[in-house]
Amino acid sequence: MEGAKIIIGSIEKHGVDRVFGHPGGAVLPLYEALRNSSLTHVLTRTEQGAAHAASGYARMTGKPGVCIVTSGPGATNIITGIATAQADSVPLVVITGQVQRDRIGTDAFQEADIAGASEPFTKHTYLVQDAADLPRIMNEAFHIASTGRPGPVLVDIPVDVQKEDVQAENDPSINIRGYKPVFKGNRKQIKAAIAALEKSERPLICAGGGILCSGSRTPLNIFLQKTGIPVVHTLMGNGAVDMDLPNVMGMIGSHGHLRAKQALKESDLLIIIGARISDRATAGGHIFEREKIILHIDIDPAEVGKNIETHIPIVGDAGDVLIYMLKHMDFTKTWDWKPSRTPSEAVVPMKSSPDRLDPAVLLHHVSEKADSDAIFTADVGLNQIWAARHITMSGKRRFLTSGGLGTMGYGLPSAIGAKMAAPERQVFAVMGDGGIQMSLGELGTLSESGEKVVILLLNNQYLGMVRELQDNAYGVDCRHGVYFKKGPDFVQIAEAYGLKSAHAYNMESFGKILEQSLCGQDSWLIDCRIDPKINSVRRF
Ligand SMILES: Cc1ncc(C[n+]2csc(CCOP(=O)(O)OP(=O)(O)O)c2C)c(N)n1
Repeated sequence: MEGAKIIIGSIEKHGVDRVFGHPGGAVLPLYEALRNSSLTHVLTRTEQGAAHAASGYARMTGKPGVCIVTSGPGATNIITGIATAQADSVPLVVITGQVQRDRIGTDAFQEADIAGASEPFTKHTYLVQDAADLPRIMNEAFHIASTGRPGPVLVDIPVDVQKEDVQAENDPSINIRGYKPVFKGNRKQIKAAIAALEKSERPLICAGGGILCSGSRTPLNIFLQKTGIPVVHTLMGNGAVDMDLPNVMGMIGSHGHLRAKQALKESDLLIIIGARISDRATAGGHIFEREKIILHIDIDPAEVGKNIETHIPIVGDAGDVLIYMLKHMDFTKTWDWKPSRTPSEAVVPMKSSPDRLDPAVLLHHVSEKADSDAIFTADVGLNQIWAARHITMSGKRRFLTSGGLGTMGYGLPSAIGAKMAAPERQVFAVMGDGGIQMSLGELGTLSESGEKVVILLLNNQYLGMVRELQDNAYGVDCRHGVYFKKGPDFVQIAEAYGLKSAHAYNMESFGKILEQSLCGQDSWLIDCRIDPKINSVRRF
């Protein structure tokens, strides 16, 4: 069978129904095989967009997102998307075309050592030298991407390998030396964790993005209900906890909630589940270092105890560990303690200026109007922080953002991928005017797809987050390189791409446009004119 057909057949066999890509000469055989397959191809406008869209798709389906791009510049363009997925543990299988084998290393036209270049940003990379290896390599790529801690795997395939006709074993079994991820948490360690928890007076749970990628939101929320243990979450763990529960304390870390930080300070035992506790999570005080017993549950042994000292490490799947704890704990004791000082932190200011929108007020309004299982993506910057703080993650809502790498331009394409994975759910993309300009072409992908996404463009004419950092570091007179003196008319741009669009200057007009946008099947871009002075976190 031809190499290209083996590759496409493998993608079909793994239950993925679409690939996101941008072709070129080095993937012509693959695209010919794709044309004759059951797979849908989504032509994104950039390679980075393909990776982000595949990421949104993967986060909503739990299956690896697949992208196909050409060699050289196509491949180097996708590196940021790969690194973004790696930082947030998103499973991707990225297929890159490569120049033919006898030209590798000759600086051939559109040659780039993508396996080498992407190696630090992937879980694994392959350069395929023989088409007969393709069935095994493709099986391994899907396996590695989706097991253990999920992540991106890159498969670089020379164009002549794609054309090669081989007799290859159809579905070889997987046996990768040195790669045996642990799923089941060590029972002795879990029992030790239960014993420590039962002794503690003020335990606290910290939920990370691992809860969402392992699909263990349900056992976590049952556990929280049964025990009453207060819970905080990281930025990536936003949506892991049902905000309707009384024991939810909010988000920790930079831009987190004061109540969450206070709970962290006062707890005597901390159970971290599916979070790597990065510097973003520990920012805003040395609260992790205060005396307390720390339990860390994570599928990746390298993360357990990496950033903070851990007393009871448990390597395993969050769901497996939580279900075991649910079965073996004595629920006669509950722990519904509250932090002694709960700093007042009004979320919505009472007044907002008449001709400019306040993002907090706006996002609260969206929260009230959105379905209980709506998907929100956020880009990076102030818009991301506002979205994380002001959109209520009740019900089965999901929040997708680039938390680890903080990649601007993620919000729009990931929303497109998420919508394709869950067409029955409402999808909102919260974007800044800087970030949307990094992914404008994806408005075309959205328009062409016929899928509906409502883009909430929080337009403050600034690279707002950097403006805030400059203000804090050097003073407001020292702003530099952060103002869009000549911002485009995004409404005209969206309309040119065939989308519905309108400007909103105040809550009255916003409310009306939002209502309109929620009816019917059309995608919308709402250009919300935000007060440019508003910072990430405001205490009232
Ligand atoms: C690809 C990329 N380049 C640069 C940055 C640095 N950066 C972080 S936030 C930010 C400003 C974002 O501005 P905008 O999209 O307008 O959103 P706002 O902060 O105003 O909501 C920048 C430039 C980044 N995170 N990603």
